[in-house]
Amino acid sequence: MKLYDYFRSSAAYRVRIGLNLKGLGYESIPVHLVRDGGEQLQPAYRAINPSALVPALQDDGVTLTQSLAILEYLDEVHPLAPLLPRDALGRARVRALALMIGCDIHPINNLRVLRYLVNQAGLSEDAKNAWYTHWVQEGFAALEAQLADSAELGRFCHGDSPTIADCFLVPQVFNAVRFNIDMTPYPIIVRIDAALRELPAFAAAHPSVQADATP
Ligand SMILES: N[C@@H](CCC(=O)N[C@@H](CS)C(=O)NCC(=O)O)C(=O)O
Repeated sequence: MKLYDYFRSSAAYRVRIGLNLKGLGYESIPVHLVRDGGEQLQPAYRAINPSALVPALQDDGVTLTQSLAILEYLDEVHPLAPLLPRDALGRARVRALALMIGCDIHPINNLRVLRYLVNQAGLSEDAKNAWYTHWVQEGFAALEAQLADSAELGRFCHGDSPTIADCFLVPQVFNAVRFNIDMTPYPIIVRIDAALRELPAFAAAHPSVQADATP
């Protein structure tokens, strides 16, 4: 498998975690999101993913996009080390937690949105950072409440085995810390993130240890 990847991309980080949890080898093909105005915007990459976003995963000559769809595909094709619970209610809960991050926080704080706010909408750097912080705080407050409100909460988001929700959580916390967001209002998120990062599959997916990592 080939993963079109970028060390700091939280969406690619989700897929790296999933691949590692399943013990699946892959070739990482870096797509630098900043250099030369962004390699994701160049025709060569748009031919792979017309959305001009990473990740994309190629398996058996077919290209898959969207981290959630990729993780669910991996889980279906490689059922060992399941990333979703067996029961329908559990699966709905895990998907909801993942989507609270993947739909409600991440897309409005994505690189292209932040660039638009500064370059087209004329926001200052301070206003852009305030936007970023606001939507992370809104999203994490909701996530913290939703996690606290379930008997399914365990060592991780859902019980004591990592799920797709955990694949989404760790990269989003990484982003928040990178943007200096105070995490003290979210003790459950902080606890789960710390426990997950001790797992080898999560540690090996961390941006700092990727081949394309730069300071
Ligand atoms: N919903 C997509 C999001 C993918 C995405 O937004 N990727 C970001 C990196 S985390 C990206 O490629 N950004 C490039 C840009 O904004 O130009 C997924 O889950 O795969």
